[in-house]
Amino acid sequence: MSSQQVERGIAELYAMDPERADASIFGRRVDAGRRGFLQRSGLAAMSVLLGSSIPFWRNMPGGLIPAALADTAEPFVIPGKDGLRVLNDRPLNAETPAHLLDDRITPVERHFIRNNGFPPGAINASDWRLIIDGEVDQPLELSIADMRRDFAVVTYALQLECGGNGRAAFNPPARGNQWTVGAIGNSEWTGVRYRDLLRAAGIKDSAVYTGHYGADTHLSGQADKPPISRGIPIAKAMDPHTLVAFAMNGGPIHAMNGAPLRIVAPGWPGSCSQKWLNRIWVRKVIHDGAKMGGTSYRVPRYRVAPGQEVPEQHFRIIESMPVKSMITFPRSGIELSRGDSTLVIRGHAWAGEAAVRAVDISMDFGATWQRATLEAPANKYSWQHWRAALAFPAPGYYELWSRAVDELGRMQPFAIDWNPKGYLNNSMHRIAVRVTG
Ligand SMILES: Nc1nc2c(c(=O)[nH]1)N[C@H]1C(S)=C(S)[C@@H](COP(=O)(O)O)O[C@H]1N2
Ligand SMILES: [Mo]
Repeated sequence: MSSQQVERGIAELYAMDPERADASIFGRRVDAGRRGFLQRSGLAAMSVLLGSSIPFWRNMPGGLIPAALADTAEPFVIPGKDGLRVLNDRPLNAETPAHLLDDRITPVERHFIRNNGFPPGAINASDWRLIIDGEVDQPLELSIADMRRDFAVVTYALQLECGGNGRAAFNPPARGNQWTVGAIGNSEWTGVRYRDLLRAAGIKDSAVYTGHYGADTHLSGQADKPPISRGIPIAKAMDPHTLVAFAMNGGPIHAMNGAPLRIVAPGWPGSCSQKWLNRIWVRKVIHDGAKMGGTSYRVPRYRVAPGQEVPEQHFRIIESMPVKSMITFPRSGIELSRGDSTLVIRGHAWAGEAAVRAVDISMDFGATWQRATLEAPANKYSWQHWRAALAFPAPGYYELWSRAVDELGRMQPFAIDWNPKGYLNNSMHRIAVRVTG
């Protein structure tokens, strides 16, 4: 595990550097002469996290831990979230420990958060508008009520994984959030099909790509600078499982997961799933918004050696995520007593746009493998639950490894295919188990 991956409670974050803690959690900035004065965006973000506005916000000193947050159990708990590990970065990024991802449908409280900028403050879903313009015959401006009324509303369980999930395992390390395994979720998303909106707008033959915009703001505070604006090829937008979603697990989308409206482009890097969505710009060229170019969400077109320099023009945009699995029960580090040396372990497997064919488990460092029982996905693009009964032959230290293979025969590797930005780490998941005797 990289030394850059840090797990800290809010108190520790504030003790180290209160201003940085303010900035990383809330986007609070230090203005000349007015130490710790809450920026509008910081105030909005703090209000969202606290669940209400702060009437006396002008008096709130910089570096003050809101008591509502300081009182919660360590590590720092984001309201409406449960047990997420906040990565020490700016802005808010939090992953879910593997053992908390045990459910087939990821609860809202356990869906990871990956923000590139400051989220919008208090939002009003009934005032929200989505603009669709660009290569269309008829630009549209739709409210969420319009969408519910005029289009088929569908619900799917959809995998959403950050392209950088697993980055912490890269050596040499890659810059960016040091995600371990928990930047993945499989919640139920309800919304309208992206393709239905494009058809209603009269998408033109000239359209090749989409460009997405959200209501979050750039870390620099520049209002006209989107923190991230990615898009997808028209074919992906036309996939019946690509949604413009307004509900999560049958209820409201969590404020940090893009409420009230977001894209879910399942099986592709999470960055394709714009949160706080307010504009879809249909393009006649590959979208060139923030984090579409350079090395962002792009990998070399060929295998590279760890540490190798790669010219930017040799990168391609990441599309489908690769085959992967995780063990969600037991929790790594568990101790079993000799009496219960048989253990049913379980987890999930997914493969971007493909289905998973099989999951195999090893307890002997990969020498032999045991086939797990694999469930069919709830729908295309849902992860698949699996389980396997293991009998431990003797007391001692074991590692359990899980390895999935997709329907095209592509298998999770043991070692990572290194790339400069640390994307697409789909190496096997390993957990530790001790049997005492
Ligand atoms: N508007 C907006 N959309 C965004 C982001 C963002 O910072 N702003 N982050 C993207 C990235 S990189 C990921 S991995 C997913 C994460 O979704 P989640 O925070 O709901 O888990 O949202 C994507 N959509
Ligand atoms: Mo991401």
